[in-house]
Amino acid sequence: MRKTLLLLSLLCVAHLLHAEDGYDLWLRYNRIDNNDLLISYRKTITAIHVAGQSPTMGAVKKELELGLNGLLDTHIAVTNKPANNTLIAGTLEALADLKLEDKPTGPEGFLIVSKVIDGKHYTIITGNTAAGVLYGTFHLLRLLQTHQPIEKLHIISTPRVKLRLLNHWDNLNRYVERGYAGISIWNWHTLPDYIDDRYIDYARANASVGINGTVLNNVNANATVLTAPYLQKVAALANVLRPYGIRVYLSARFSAPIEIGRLKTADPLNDTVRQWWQAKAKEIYQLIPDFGGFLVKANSEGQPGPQSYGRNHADGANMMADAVAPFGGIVIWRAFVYDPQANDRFKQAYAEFTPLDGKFRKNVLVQVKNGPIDFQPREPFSPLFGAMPQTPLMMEFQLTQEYLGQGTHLVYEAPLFKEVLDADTHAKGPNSTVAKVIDGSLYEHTLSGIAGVSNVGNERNWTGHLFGQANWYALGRLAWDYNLTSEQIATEWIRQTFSNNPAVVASIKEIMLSSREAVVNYMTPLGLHHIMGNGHHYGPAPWSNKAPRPDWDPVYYHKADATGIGFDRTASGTNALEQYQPAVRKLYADSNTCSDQYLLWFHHVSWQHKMHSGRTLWNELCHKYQQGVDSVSAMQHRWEQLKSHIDPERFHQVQMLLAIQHKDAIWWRNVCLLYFQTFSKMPFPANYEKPDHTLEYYQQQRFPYAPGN
Ligand code: GCV
Repeated sequence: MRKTLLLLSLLCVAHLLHAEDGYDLWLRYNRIDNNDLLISYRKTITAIHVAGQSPTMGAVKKELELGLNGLLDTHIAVTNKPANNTLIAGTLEALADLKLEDKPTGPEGFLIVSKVIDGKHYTIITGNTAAGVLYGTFHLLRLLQTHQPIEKLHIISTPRVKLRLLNHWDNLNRYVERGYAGISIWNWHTLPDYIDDRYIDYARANASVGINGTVLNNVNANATVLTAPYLQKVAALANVLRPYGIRVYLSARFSAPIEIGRLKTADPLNDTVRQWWQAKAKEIYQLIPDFGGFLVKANSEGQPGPQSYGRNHADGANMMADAVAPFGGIVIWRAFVYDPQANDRFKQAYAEFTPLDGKFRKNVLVQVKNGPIDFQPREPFSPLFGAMPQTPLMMEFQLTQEYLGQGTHLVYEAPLFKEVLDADTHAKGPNSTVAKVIDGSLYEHTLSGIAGVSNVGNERNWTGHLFGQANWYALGRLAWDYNLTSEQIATEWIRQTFSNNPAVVASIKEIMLSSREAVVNYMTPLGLHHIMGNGHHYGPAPWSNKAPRPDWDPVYYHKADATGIGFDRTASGTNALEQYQPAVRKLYADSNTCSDQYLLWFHHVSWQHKMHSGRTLWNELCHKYQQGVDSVSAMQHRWEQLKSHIDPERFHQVQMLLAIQHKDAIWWRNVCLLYFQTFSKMPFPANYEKPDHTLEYYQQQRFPYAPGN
């Protein structure tokens, strides 16, 4: 009796230890809770055979055992002799005896096929490389986790984009710039000797969605990462990530030759400087033979760069590209530049970079943020996409929600990513989408890439807000295949993360799919942008006009005055529109036909301007802000109804954060409407909630320790 009690209490403790705290992300591998399916899966897969011994095949074997033992809640035998109903995983070469007719394509593609050979039923996962097998493995596990049939599989999949990267803005002291999920997961102090399990789980999570590279450190870079002791640490991480198909990259500080090399200059055309980078590259590749390359932020927001020596971005990028080229490395050079003197920050990146098209080395990609300003809730696509045909352009999205409610707001970003990728640049006629620029197909580039600024930190659930995980997930899935819809990706993620119950899936999906438009509406509707608090970027401060540079001030962007509101970027204003193709320009050029979404991005319009809804601009603004608040109420309501379907820990976390989001949405609405009313002088339309504080009250609020700044 006492033994039974002891066992029971141990089981309870074990259960408690495995409470749903979000750590397992979308790789929970809980027992399939549909009996018929469970029985059928157990019949289809009774054993695993993994061909090959490489570290990556080791990762395949480990994941299959972990996943299948958990999902099927049984012990799956690992066998050397495939019998009936064995799951076989191996490279095409290792499985040559099976004489498969279908072939996976490309170095990372995979084939999953159900096949009867000599009367035996097999499920086969193969790829041209072990990495392909690994991606196929995660795909198969996803099928089980999302309750899909697996008896008759025939799936061939290849990534559309070559480099699928996370960019960590992690500093060496573990502070994460714009990070809202704790400190950096990289513990530089204990590396290279201490390998945290988290590094491996991070690798698994990335591989499961096809992410194949990670830039470990902040683009506001510290040259110390390039010193010998730190390169040992980087090499240790590379060793952990390699079996999962992930290469490491480093953000390189342009002035490193001065700071750690004791040179007097970092001039990219200086021979000693060039030799310094060449030697540095050699040193790195000796330790990390598959090192990906450098990411560089230069001459932007105070970072050093080639312009300090009268050189241009191509001079800088090429000098570094030459250093890594002998080892197969690349340079990712960021186009995020803007000059306080310019009359419109929107135009700066295009102005600096388009003249350099064709001047970059073959192993350089130029990384462009999705919009022309800076990761706002909604931006038109950056005019650089489609404007540099001779240069591979890499997409930079931001997973960390710097301007989207940070770690406290639930915002599913896939619709934002899709909106940009699907946008038509018209660069080579209709259907020249941003996606086709990015995947290299429009201009036949072999290098292609998508990066997401990481939202990962050391918080137990990785991303602070549980739903931030969905953005990490979505980035990988879209980089693999941008034709997936936001809805498909959300469905997959929900099924793996929460439940396969159709009602639960439908409700959470509704919450997720409405969340992006909600944040646009309660923060920056109708094309408003960059009206948040200075520095921390949390919360509204449309009155701000005292930043160290004008293009950091909200007033620079909304330009509200007695006559109206919005930034005139047409020919009568800064003419930023000129940077787009005529067909795109035409979409936005006329304030009467420009879609409401972008109206104030491109036009300064009167408060009385007649909107498509028939309302005046002022009334529409009030309507949109209220709509944003109402959407968050609806999200809260939906979540409340899920209480009995979600484990208490995760339910409560999201519930509390949604309450903050609701408060914040009201705050945004009240502040913006009260402030803009000082110009419009128009009353709030009837039947709308009135602000509960004065503008002065809101202006006095301070957030000195807001995170991530
Ligand atoms: C890494 C914005 C952010 C900065 C960030 C910068 C960039 O300005 O506020 O924190 O710096 O973008 O992308 O380089």
